[in-house]
Amino acid sequence: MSRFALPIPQLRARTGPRTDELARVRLASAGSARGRQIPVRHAPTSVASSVCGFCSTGCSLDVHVRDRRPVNVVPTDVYPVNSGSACPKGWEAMTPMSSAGRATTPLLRRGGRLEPVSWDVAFDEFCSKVRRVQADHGADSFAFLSTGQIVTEEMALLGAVAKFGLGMVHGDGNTRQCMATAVTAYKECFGFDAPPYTYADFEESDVVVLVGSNLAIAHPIMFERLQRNPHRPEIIVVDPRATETAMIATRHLATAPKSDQTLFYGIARELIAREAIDRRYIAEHTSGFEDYAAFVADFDAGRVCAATGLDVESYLGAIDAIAAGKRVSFWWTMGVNQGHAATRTAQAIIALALMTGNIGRPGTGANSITGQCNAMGSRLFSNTASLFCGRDTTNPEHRQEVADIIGIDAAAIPDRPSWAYDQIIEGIVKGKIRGLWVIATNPAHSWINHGHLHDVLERLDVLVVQDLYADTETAVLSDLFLPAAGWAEKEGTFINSERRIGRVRALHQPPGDARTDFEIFQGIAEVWGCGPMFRRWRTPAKVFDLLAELSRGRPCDISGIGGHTGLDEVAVGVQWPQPEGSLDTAVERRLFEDGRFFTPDQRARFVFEEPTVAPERASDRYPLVLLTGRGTTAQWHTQTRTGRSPVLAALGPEHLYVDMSPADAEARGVKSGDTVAVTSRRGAVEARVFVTPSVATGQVFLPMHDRRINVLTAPGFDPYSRQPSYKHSAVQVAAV
Ligand SMILES: Nc1nc2c(c(=O)[nH]1)N[C@H]1C(S)=C(S)[C@@H](COP(=O)(O)OP(=O)(O)OC[C@H]3O[C@@H](n4cnc5c(=O)[nH]c(N)nc54)[C@H](O)[C@@H]3O)O[C@H]1N2
Ligand SMILES: Nc1nc2c(c(=O)[nH]1)N[C@H]1C(S)=C(S)[C@@H](COP(=O)(O)OP(=O)(O)OC[C@H]3O[C@@H](n4cnc5c(=O)[nH]c(N)nc54)[C@H](O)[C@@H]3O)O[C@H]1N2
Ligand code: SF4
Ligand SMILES: [Mo]
Repeated sequence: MSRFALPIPQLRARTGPRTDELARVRLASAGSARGRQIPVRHAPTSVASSVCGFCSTGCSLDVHVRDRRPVNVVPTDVYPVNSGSACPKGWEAMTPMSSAGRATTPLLRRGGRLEPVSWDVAFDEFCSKVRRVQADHGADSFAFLSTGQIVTEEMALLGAVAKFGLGMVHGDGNTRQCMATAVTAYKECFGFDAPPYTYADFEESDVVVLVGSNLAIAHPIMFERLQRNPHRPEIIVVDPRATETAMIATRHLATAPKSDQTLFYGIARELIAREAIDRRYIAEHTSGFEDYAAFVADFDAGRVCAATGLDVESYLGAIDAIAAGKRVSFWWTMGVNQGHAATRTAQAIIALALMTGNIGRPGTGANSITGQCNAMGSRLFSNTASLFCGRDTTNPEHRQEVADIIGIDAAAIPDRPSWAYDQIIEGIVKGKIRGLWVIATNPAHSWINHGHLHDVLERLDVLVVQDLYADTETAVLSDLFLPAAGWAEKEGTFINSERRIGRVRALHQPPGDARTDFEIFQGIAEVWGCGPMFRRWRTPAKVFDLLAELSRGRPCDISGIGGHTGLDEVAVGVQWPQPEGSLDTAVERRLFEDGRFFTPDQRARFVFEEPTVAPERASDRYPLVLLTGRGTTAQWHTQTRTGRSPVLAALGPEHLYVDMSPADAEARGVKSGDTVAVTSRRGAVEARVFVTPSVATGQVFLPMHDRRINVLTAPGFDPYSRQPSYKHSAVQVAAV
């Protein structure tokens, strides 16, 4: 089987015939025939573009390939997302291809040690281990945890093979840590998981409200687009910290952590009181407004300012700005999604857009920004939390539809929903989950309260990890390790935050015996004996075609794209929905331009609830609130990929720093550079202090990239989305 669905010679040679093909160089060194021109052979350089494999912005990168090796990466100049820009991670995207330390062979734990084995042995071991656990403890005792970082086609194949082929019931993704809240909020309000915007909205708004989103660090190219907005917009940043993003704000609302829900109810009340709302839009396109208005009436300025810590003037000033806006866009990310009341908070943002009619027009929207390169792909096409394309696995008609389209028996499709990530972990504790297969995620670093998780993973009978690297915090605990190909080593698509589907290409041979995740899933299916179920899933291109069929008539319809070939031809990506027959890539697609939503009555809903307090509050012993998040544009999550680039390492801090306010530092007698212990009810971490007014007194901030951070975090979850609340834990900081 070839690793390359696309043979290298077929790469788009954009540069045409190169003069360096037979470059003539002058040998200038003494002793050589002076001035003689000799021909030097270089292989032709071809250039192919591929959507970046880090964040959800979805920039396109041009990979220059010579002698079947990538030699350079530069941002694509003609791609509508990034127009020739990239952040440091994009410029360093070649690191995983060239860095030492990539896993090159499957590993099996024997006598306590991981030892190299062949793929035949690895597949046999995988299947016999899963079968043994399932035979002893039931089909649902072996679960999987997947990712927003593999191509859509691989996600789809995994969801199909694991659930329809191997009979697994419980499978979730790291997108639970990230996007689950937005998914739940949109579904309840719009009837479908449907972020409505296009990036041009950053440039077309006259008021931009960013909530819990540090765009400058986490989505630098979106931030660049916001800075290109020619309308001199009001930029309102709602974040407890004075972030890099807040530096360009016209108004920074430094709210108390987790007070956003109250804030937005208060803003709604004021807008209604001032009649700064769109009554016609509300009447024609929404339901439940009267109840909403009655509910928010209690949130007067006194109550809001007490909860948020804002002074009345800045609070009312922000409302003036929103009320005066003609094109107001609301954007949110993890400051909202990761909270104990995250879903209702996101819905309070959606409510503001609805009641002011700021949706479905240029420069507007209630816009959740996704995180990982393919978080959007996982939301609709991974077959984990929902059945393909937003279908419901408990609905027999939906199961039959899917079975008919992919040509299998509907009985093979589980009729119960999967447990969420935290329920799978809880299932391990209770002995119900005995085996776990982890693909392209590193929970032993990233999961909340992971000190506990390490003990939990130890209880498993079998842990299988599939990753680029065998030395991640999770991989070193595995019983079986499967080495995977990474970005630009495989074919497929990613879907970015604005729903743009872009191509990812195989431009580099993965090291050693590493295989694409696609090949690994296929290999498992063959050895398991369910290969014949997936004959139509032979290549990533064929899987894309199947997904297009599955999407036909659904809100995320992609049947009109023309498959991988169509995407290759348009070369600028296509935003969903793209039903048959209307392909026009010049158009930036927004949802809800006609005011019709995906609910049964086509009206958007107002959903609300009384705010609740965070489960872990500051106390005498732990008087500070710990916020966590992205620390630098130059590092990605658990740093397995970016940590190996000397360039990126040089762009970030060398040590772990805890940001602390001058008053808190003074009270503890510490100054910048001092070593301190940050302690929570669950553990302690040593860090250096960075004294900065960017954090409020009573709060501290730690970047998530250090492997120790989640020893500290308090396990709280939103009850509807089950997303972890990474951004509110009580800690103490003391000099050591
Ligand atoms: N460089 C880099 N970029 C990345 C990533 C990376 O690892 N590195 N990861 C990607 C992924 S997967 C994701 S999900 C995104 C995340 O992107 P963001 O959500 O923008 O990043 P975070 O830093 O996690 O959180 C954003 C902000 O939330 C604030 N915050 C904390 N608590 C609250 C609160 O209660 N209310 C409000 N309003 N704000 C609060 C924090 O102070 C922080 O500044 O970034 C993506 N981009
Ligand atoms: N304290 C705190 N914790 C957090 C957060 C926070 O804000 N604060 N944010 C949370 C969020 S939003 C997220 S998204 C998670 C991210 O958490 P993780 O998903 O655990 O982090 P990554 O480092 O991105 O892990 C991805 C893994 O996949 C591997 N990989 C990359 N490409 C491929 C591939 O093509 N195939 C295979 N098989 N493997 C591949 C990488 O080597 C890496 O080990 O962290 C969460 N944790
Ligand atoms: S902004 Fe995101 S998509 Fe663009 S180059 Fe950086 S990491 Fe890649
Ligand atoms: Mo994320």
